[in-house]
Amino acid sequence: MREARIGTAVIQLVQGDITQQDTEAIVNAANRSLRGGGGVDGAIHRAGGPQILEECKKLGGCETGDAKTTSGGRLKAKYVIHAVGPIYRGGKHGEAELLASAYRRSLEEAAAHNVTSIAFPSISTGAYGYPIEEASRIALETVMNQLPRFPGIKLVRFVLFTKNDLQVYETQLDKILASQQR
Ligand code: AR6
Repeated sequence: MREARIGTAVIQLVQGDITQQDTEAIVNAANRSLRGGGGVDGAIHRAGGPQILEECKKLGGCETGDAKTTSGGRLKAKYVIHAVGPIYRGGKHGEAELLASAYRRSLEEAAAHNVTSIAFPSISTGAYGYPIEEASRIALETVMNQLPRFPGIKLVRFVLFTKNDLQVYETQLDKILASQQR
């Protein structure tokens, strides 16, 4: 586990399963239909039960780069924030901006629901094919830059599924912190 303090908040990097987190909100790496899927999305709907899908059906889908909120169903988390990252198509189709937007919109949704702690998966780096070195930099920089806007959010935890993914995030965090000290 790795931690960094950003103002009054803490960023944590852990290896684990997003569905098991005890943060008030967890973020889903969803698709525009909000009707479920594989990966994180499948795991969240399985663990949280059918109530989440019932709520999703009323939301009318979600644009890429946007995020919408449901309850957490049977999960420990009170809320699931369904964020839609971009499908990676080489990097010249606005992917970086859309990925940053998915993180930013998730934080806005969390703040709108008075959430103090939130867990993110590595959005877009599974089925959507975003190279994790670049995606992890965008994820961390966006959260670190946006956190001052949301003083109520005290904990942001990135939950990485594999040891390798955790190591990539750790390396990126170290690089960002080192560049800020210069
Ligand atoms: N906890 C944490 N991380 C996980 C878990 C888990 N339980 N399961 C997988 N990961 P993906 P995407 C990691 O494919 O790339 C879905 O079908 C995984 O190893 O879940 O944004 C949706 O419905 C990877 O590093 O999301 C969409 O159609 C990361 O989570 C599409 O996939 C994201 O992988 C979204 O693709």
